Amino acid sequence: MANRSPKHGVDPPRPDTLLQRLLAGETIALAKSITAVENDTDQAAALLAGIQPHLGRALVLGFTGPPGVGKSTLVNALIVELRRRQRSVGVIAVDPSSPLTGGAILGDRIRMGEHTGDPGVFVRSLAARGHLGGLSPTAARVMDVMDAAGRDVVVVETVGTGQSEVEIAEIADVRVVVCAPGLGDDVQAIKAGILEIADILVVNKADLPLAARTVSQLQGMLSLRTAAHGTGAAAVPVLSITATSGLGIPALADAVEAHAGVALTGHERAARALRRVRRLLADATAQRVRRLLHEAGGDTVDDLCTRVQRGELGIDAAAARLLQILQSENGN
Ligand SMILES: Nc1nc2c(ncn2[C@@H]2O[C@H](COP(=O)(O)OP(=O)(O)O)[C@@H](O)[C@H]2O)c(=O)[nH]1
Ligand SMILES: [Mg+2]
Repeated sequence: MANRSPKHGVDPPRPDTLLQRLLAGETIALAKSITAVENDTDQAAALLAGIQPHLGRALVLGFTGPPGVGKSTLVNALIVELRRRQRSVGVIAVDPSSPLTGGAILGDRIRMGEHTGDPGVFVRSLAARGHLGGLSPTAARVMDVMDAAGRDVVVVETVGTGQSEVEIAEIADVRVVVCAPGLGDDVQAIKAGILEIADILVVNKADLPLAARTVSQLQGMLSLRTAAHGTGAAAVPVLSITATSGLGIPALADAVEAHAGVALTGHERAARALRRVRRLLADATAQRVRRLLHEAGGDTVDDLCTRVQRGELGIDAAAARLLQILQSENGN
């Protein structure tokens, strides 16, 4: 993971388009580009097209786990360590907390913290609009913009809903699953599904009782998994960390970098870049179909719905038929 932060204090030639300024790593251009992407402007479409050939260099780190286990605190502490290692960082907090629920979100925590005024840390909070705590399509795009801006590491924090875990697994290079001591009978809270996606498991709040027991419970679950999947499965480290004091944070940074070294060979990077485009394409296509469907309305679509509702037509067959209808309407 080479440091490719723009050099501050050096005077580069001033490029003038937003895309050029973004690619040069200008912080203001990064902020403007993200706003454009969030608002889905015409400028954003051109920008997203322009950055495609420059993607896939940032290391994307995904943090997930139940609310309250200390993900934000952990990310904040890890950023301190990454800065110590000269990495520039982009942070995306996808947080369903709203002013109504009163939860402190990662962005606030970091803005209040020691990174204020450090151009090597750029934080953006995104609402998990309609995605139940999962990643919004916007998050994936913002991630790409940070990547294009030359951030060495892009950190994403999501709340542990089933959906966000699946999505983070698709996008992140290194997936960190965070839990807290005292799982006890509650082990199913982090059972199979979430273990499947973890590259690194963190037991945070190691200052509390039962942390050591939770670590060994998790190691036990992992060895069952290894037994079931054979030795092909990579070893998943279980780290005991106290995020509030920073104890164990350098070990987490080491584990992340070790995993990144294994995961990101040249071939894997190329495959990942294509997976990102595939995901963007799926999102854009779904959006387009929804829009066309609302615009189309009309008798044919109503007929189709009626037939499905009466049990005359299966939903998959109806979907196939709908695509034909939309295509012919759109073509005319
Ligand atoms: N005792 C202890 N508390 C912690 C630790 N890390 C975080 N917390 C506390 O746990 C609470 C939730 O932390 P937060 O980072 O917001 O959790 P998140 O919802 O997973 O992002 C806060 O009150 C933190 O101060 C830790 O290592 N030990
Ligand atoms: Mg949080």
